[in-house]
Amino acid sequence: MSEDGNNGVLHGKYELGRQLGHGTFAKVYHARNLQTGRSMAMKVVGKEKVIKAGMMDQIKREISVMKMVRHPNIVELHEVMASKSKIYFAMELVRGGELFSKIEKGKLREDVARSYFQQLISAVDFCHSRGVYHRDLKPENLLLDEEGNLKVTDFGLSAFSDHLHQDGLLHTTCGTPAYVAPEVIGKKGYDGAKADIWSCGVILYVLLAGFLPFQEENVVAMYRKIYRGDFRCPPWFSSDARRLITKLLDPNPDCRCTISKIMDSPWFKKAAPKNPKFICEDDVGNLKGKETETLNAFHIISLSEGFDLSPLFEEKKREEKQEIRFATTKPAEVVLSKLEEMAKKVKFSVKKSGDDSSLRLQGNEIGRKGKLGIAADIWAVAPSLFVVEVKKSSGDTLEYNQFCSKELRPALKDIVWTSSTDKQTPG
Ligand code: ISQ
Repeated sequence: MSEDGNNGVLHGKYELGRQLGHGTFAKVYHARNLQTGRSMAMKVVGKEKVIKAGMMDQIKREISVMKMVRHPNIVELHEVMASKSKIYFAMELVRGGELFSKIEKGKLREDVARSYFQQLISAVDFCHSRGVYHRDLKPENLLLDEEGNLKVTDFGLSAFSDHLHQDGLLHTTCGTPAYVAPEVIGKKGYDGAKADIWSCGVILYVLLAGFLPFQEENVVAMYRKIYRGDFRCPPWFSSDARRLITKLLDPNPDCRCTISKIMDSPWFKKAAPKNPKFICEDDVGNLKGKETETLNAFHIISLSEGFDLSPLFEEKKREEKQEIRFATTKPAEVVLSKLEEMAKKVKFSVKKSGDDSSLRLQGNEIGRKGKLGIAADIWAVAPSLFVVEVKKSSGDTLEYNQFCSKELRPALKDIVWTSSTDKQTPG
């Protein structure tokens, strides 16, 4: 701070303290206003980068707007200062950390996710109505205050973010494209509002799933999936959540859901439970005290809406339900090879997805309603715990049920994990 500050005092007004965080282009420090004694967060960015990106005018305009706007879910920008080489943003200090540190331990309950998502949409709507777009909504920009309220940082300041200077090539140091809309990657020029809505869709998915919708080992494969809008919702998503996410993650910005449609959607509008408390599923596990990893992993399953470990074992349910869902500690390859083995035995054709996460089986014989088709999907819910969902994709239900009891269940019974029948510890 030697060039711009005087013994750590900036503009004779702010005393700079410890570093709170950093990105590739910016650092955030704790700061104290010497006149008022008030604590704040000071974001420091090199000027050159903003000028080089040709963003100065746009940024100046947006900053002047942001200095005027106040919203409970947006980190307030108090003051902007500049020296020869740096720009300083004096911002509201938010002390509760990043929202995403909460979901690092597992997905959120649907009502908890809804509350955060409602706050996010409220902030985004407010800024869009004033012509300000974030363009870089991602986990690092979602903070929580001490009461658990969500606060979006850096609205209108996207040129200062880590994505600055992206040259179109893929650099891991420039962050992940996981939250970026396909049209932004395409660099054809885009509507900032639509791009923000896409990012909100990715954020909602992550809150509910605990993992990303477009996750691939390399960024090229990830881009491909983003372009196609190629994602799957895990089995525990409610149908209203699925419907909304599918509308948010529409790769065509012209067809993508608008903010008013989001606000009008059944999932968004659903009332909060009577006793709204900001807890994540991990907190539920922690309430039990010194529980082991087994219990935490079990919680992931048993607390998942609609999750049911029983269909493989309960005769009655078996007849009623057309889908089988179970947990296994065996990796996807083992599940797939069990299914392939069975398919070979009964002469069903097999189609596997490239990423070993799903399998489609089809019978050769024409039944009462055509050929029997079966779809199996595998989800990792913890490092060594998977959820497998098997359901009929075509053909007759009775024939499918018979096939389940004769072939499918016997083929899978050895790999099903339950807390009582298996002493394995899911990790
Ligand atoms: C406010 N409080 C804490 C951390 C922050 C990081 C970036 C922007 C604002 C912040």
